[in-house]
Amino acid sequence: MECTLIGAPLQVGAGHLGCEMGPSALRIAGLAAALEELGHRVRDIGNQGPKLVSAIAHPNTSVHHLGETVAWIKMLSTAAYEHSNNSMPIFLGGDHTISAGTVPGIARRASENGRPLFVLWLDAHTDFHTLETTVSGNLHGTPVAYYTGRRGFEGFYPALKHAVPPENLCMIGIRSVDPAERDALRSSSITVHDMRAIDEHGVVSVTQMFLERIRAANGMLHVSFDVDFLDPEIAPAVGTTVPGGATFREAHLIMEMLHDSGLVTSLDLVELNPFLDERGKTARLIVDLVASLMGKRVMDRPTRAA
Ligand code: Z70
Ligand code: MN
Ligand code: MN
Ligand code: MN
Repeated sequence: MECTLIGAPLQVGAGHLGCEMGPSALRIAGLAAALEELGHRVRDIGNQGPKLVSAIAHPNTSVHHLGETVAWIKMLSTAAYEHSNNSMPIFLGGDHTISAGTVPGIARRASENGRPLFVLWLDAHTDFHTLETTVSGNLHGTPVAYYTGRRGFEGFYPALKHAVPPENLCMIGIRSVDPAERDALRSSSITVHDMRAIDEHGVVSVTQMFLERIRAANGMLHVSFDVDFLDPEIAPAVGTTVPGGATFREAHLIMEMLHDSGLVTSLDLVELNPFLDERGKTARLIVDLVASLMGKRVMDRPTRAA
């Protein structure tokens, strides 16, 4: 497969600075070499960024860096569309705000291919705030609300031409939800598997259920991987640590299942804050997980029966 690495060093959407160094850390941890070792062709187009940024104020005065964010999501939406033709784009964040650009760009590609787009959201958080409900004003808490077409972005963000239907979205790893997000999720058809669901049913069952649906619909799958999906013990390089995250083995197992499904067409790697890492431990773990997603396995196994 041809993989295109796209650096997206946006950091102002998070509460802590440092995600700007995410793409560098992933490169230094050997992302390209790990993919090449698995037989993939890798094209790294370097770090991208918007050329023109103008300040935008919002009535919700906690919202910050709105102008910068809008410029980034416009740029990333175009990049996601352009690099998803005959290649698998891998977006190196940057904070999770980048998904407000990458997902709509991939959704446009899916629509052109005549296939529905599904999104797997691996995260401690649901990122389901609108510009009106966010309390922290950190826009990395908003991308899901935007790309599923919720109201509350009008006049600020680019109008969505290809929203992802909420029923095509599955979240796994959730363990930190604000009251306004919980209210909105109650009346949405997004599938949310919190950590309790993982404890009760295991990652295999929740992942398999979603993959079957995508296969039945001949869908494309975008995976959005927030580093805080993982337990902070194994992945300390995140701004706000939330205990009780996915284990090393759960995370690798999901990645291996995603690989075996053959359904993944694009990937975000977000919220890695190398300033908070311990000797590159988190960056290296993310590279290993991407390798599992892209075909690395311990032993050969029979391919899945059709
Ligand atoms: C909270 C907020 C958040 C990280 C997303 C948290 C948002 N819901 N934090 N990812 N690390 O501020 O809106
Ligand atoms: Mn945060
Ligand atoms: Mn997130
Ligand atoms: Mn998160």
